[in-house]
Amino acid sequence: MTVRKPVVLFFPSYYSDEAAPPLALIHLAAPLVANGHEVRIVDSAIEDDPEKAVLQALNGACALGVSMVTGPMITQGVSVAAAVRGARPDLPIVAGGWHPSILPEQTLRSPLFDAVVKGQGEITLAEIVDRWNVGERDLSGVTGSLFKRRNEQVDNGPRGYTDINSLPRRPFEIVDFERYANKCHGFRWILYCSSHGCPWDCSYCSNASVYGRNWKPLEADRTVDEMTELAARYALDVVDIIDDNYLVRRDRAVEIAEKLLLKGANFGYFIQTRTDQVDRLTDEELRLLRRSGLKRIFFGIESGSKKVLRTVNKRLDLETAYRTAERCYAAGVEASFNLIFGLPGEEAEDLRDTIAMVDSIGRRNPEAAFFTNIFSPYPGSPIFPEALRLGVQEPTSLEEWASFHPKIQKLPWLQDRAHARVQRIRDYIRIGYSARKMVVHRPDGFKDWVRRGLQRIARFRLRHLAVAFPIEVWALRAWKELRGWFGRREPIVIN
Ligand code: B12
Ligand code: SF4
Repeated sequence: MTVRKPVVLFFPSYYSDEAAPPLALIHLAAPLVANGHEVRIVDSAIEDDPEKAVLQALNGACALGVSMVTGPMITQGVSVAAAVRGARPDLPIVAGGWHPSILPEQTLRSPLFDAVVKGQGEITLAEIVDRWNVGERDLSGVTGSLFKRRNEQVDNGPRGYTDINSLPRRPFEIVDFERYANKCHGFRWILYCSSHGCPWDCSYCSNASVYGRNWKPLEADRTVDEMTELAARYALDVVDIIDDNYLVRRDRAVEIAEKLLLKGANFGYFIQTRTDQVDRLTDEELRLLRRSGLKRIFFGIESGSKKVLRTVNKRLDLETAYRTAERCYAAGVEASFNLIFGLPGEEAEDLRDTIAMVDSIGRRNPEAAFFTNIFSPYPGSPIFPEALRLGVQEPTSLEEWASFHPKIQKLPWLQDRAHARVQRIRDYIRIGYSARKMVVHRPDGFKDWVRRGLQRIARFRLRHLAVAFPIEVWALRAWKELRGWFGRREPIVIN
């Protein structure tokens, strides 16, 4: 009988205190666990010394897998893989996740990786591990993977989509949930995936490069069973459904809501979707979703400029967004809107349109929150070639991609004063429209009074586009820094 050795999966640091169990790795573990492997997950989000934790976990293991998204996660993905190479030169290492999927050949050029998995990893990784477990290093025929044979890369071709309904249950129990809850000061939440893909084709979005322009759901019954089972097991406050577009099939969302109610579910859930998808729901259906636990919807609205929305193929009209903001407020569902500044072609008047839209939504829905980003042209998105044409420098190695992040690199068309101005606008939107984190600090008493005062000032400034000399932003930063020195943290609550 074959001895099934342990497999170690590593999730590098993403520099955030909003830790949740690494969903991609839990998915990957499903077939491995079903085949009899022990899967040891090391997640930087909860480890003090991730490198040491990986090296320890590797005791007796037959493989290491590293997950990476384009940007800073690569830094630690690479450094830990290098440490493992040094300590265990015999151990095969595979890279997977969004970045390796989009740029597999370049990722595999790194001497640190023996193989790369493209796209969905469950079955491909299980087949790789079958070979590595018995000392076989040749991965010929494992579709969905590339590997090194001597110094050459061998591409086994695409695997195609695997229906998530056909995969074994996701073994959340292989991570220690309480360590995540502790890290989040007692807030109990998990990420959960109930569908893959999105049929739209916004030009800045890289989703189609991995999941295609389709939408593939998990059956409603299984979704309800899994969510209620997980919520009961971990006494969850929230299940954060990370699907790109949860409401593609309205009847399924309604069926899930009805079944959650029948099961007496008493946890909240968050979804991501488009405003036009909510617009198709009747008021009664929206209220039903709310009653079933739907607490918050994240919308990608991106810009208030019709021109910019057209340029990025958003296919969204602002009237629908306004209506949705109002209806969410009436139904008691929190609405969070994502904005992207610095999209190609955005001019001063487009910025003004975006701020006017924020103001308009804020008036219709006083609870609306906004998250802002500066555009980052991710590889795999339809807009990427255009961004290169406009002067964005494409990194040429896996390591260089680590700095490809809006916080680090600046767009050629948004430099110096223009960049600083957008940053100030973002600061005021954060203050004025409390861009809530997943895990929220909710001030009360005097602090809430101050918050509301600052909110008014920020909204006034935005309305008049008077963002020069941002004294409140400086004061808040200084205050935060001061608190940091004294090691003060506020308790975290979910609202
Ligand atoms: C949740 C999430 C996160 C969370 C994950 C937290 C956690 N505990 O799991 C965190 C906070 C880390 C995160 C951060 C960021 N994210 Co994010 N995130 C997502 C999101 C919404 C879901 C990811 C997920 O779990 N999906 C479900 C799992 C099952 O699917 P999966 O991730 O595709 O994993 C499968 C395969 O990729 C593969 N796989 C994954 N890892 C590995 C590893 C190995 C070894 C193998 C073999 C296979 C493999 O197999 C998995 C199972 O099939 C996706 C969008 C999406 N719909 O997927 C964006 C997404 C991955 N994020 C993205 C981005 C851009 C970011 C940020 C850069 C955002 C930012 N501006 O700061 C940061 C990067 C962090 C950093 N500082 O470096 C982009 C990635 C684009 C790209 N080219 O890489 C996505 C696609 C969103 C988007 N459309 O733009 N993110
Ligand atoms: S941005 Fe949202 S709506 Fe547009 S393609 Fe991506 S997931 Fe779909």
